[in-house]
Amino acid sequence: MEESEKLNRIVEARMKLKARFEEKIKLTPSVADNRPMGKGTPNRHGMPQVPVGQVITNKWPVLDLGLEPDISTGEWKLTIDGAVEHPVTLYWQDFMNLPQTDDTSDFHCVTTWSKLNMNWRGVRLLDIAALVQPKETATHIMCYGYDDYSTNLALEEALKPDVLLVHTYEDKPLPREHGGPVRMITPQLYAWKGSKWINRIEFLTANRRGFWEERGYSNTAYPWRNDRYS
Ligand SMILES: Nc1nc2c(c(=O)[nH]1)N[C@H]1C(S)=C(S)[C@@H](COP(=O)(O)O)O[C@H]1N2
Ligand SMILES: [Mo]
Repeated sequence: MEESEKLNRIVEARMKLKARFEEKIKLTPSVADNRPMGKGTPNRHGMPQVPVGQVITNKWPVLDLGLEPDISTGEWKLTIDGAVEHPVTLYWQDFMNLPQTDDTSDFHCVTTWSKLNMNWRGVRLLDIAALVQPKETATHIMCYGYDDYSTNLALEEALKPDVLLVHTYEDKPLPREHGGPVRMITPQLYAWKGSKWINRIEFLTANRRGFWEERGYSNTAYPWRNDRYS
């Protein structure tokens, strides 16, 4: 199958799920109410095990746009630019020399699965921000992957301490199919906000929609508010 054909099918399936959810949310407005979000680690204090509409999985499904870039640590680089004082391109060793953080957090995919208690090691986006120094006008970031994926998030969400650029999962290098060598994770938001095979973070002075957001996914994406589409 051609790449574009594959991508069309993936997008089509996601749009069908979106339509089904929108119907359901209309019928049960209470689940779309503002409710407190989880915080801390694991990100579900005082909350049910998983947000509304989610089912726990022990497996770790793979979701992508139909291609899985094969990037060695030697080839990998991460450019951080846009509304920052000190734009930089980090290579593997630069990245590994930054402060490293271990964390356990949950992973909620908008396609209704959640995986709990995942053990990660990586670099906080907060530590990257300290390096590049966002300008006062920066409000959002856009993250890009080697597969031309993109996703936007608010700076205040991106700077939460559990938002990591991870290279290690359960003490092993992050597998290629899950976005290795480096991907972002966003435990307080649906997982599409975390770009796999990440290669660029652009600081923005105004919000802009990424790949799925342009197709109707939420700009904010709070799982504890059933905030899937907008
Ligand atoms: N670069 C890139 N990042 C991506 C995606 C993608 O297709 N490309 N899919 C997103 C979606 S919808 C989810 S749920 C998670 C899936 O991560 P996983 O395949 O490791 O489970 O990655 C997110 N990040
Ligand atoms: Mo997803």
